[in-house]
Amino acid sequence: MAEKPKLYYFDGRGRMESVRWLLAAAGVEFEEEFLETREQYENLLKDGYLLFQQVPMVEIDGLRLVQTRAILNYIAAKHNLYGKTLKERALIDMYVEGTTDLMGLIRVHYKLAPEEKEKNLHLIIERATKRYFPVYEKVLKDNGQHFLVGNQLTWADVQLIEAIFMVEEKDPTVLLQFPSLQAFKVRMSDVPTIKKFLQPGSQRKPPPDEKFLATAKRVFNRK
Ligand SMILES: N[C@@H](CCC(=O)N[C@@H](CS)C(=O)NCC(=O)O)C(=O)O
Repeated sequence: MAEKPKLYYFDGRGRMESVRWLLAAAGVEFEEEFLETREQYENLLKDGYLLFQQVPMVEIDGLRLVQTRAILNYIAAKHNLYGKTLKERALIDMYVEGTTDLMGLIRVHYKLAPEEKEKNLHLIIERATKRYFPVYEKVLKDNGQHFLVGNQLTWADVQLIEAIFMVEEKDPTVLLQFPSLQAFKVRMSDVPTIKKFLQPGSQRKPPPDEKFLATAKRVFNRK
């Protein structure tokens, strides 16, 4: 039996969370090594494990993959979550980049100064409700199907449900004006692998906090 993928990152969401979501949705069990100390990071560097001296890094199928997008591409393609045709892939790529941009705004929120936080929160809600969610709402409504692309579960759906949960943590009312997205959320939350990942005790991580920031600073020797 193939070895489980092993994820190297902090014990927190950050850039690795979408990888966790995608593996979980694909029904793939994985192991994690959490970086806590500078020494752990230096050992990975010394062993040549981190191509660009950065994490996320994932050991999978004898590869040591870095660059989040490359990791996600590999997992999506391997587990048939990356469309059936070149055109479907292009759509998936566009939808995924949209949710990646939205999640990027949220990912930095916790570490901003209080006055910046207020502005950032406003921007997150504005971008979600005026730029990104209307697009996914329309796609779902227009294609009249359960999924964004090709009438089957893809990486684009997995990333959209992740993004919806992240935005809702900031504003629980954010889906009120998006009926198709509300129905999408209910359906996706009932996909057995996703349902399992949403249960307490799964490898899903909580929102980042001071401890997450302190660990990252310690590991990367930053002030
Ligand atoms: N383009 C890379 C960026 C990775 C990245 O910036 N990782 C951070 C942790 S989230 C890191 O390792 N920072 C240390 C550094 O850049 O020296 C990706 O998408 O994976």
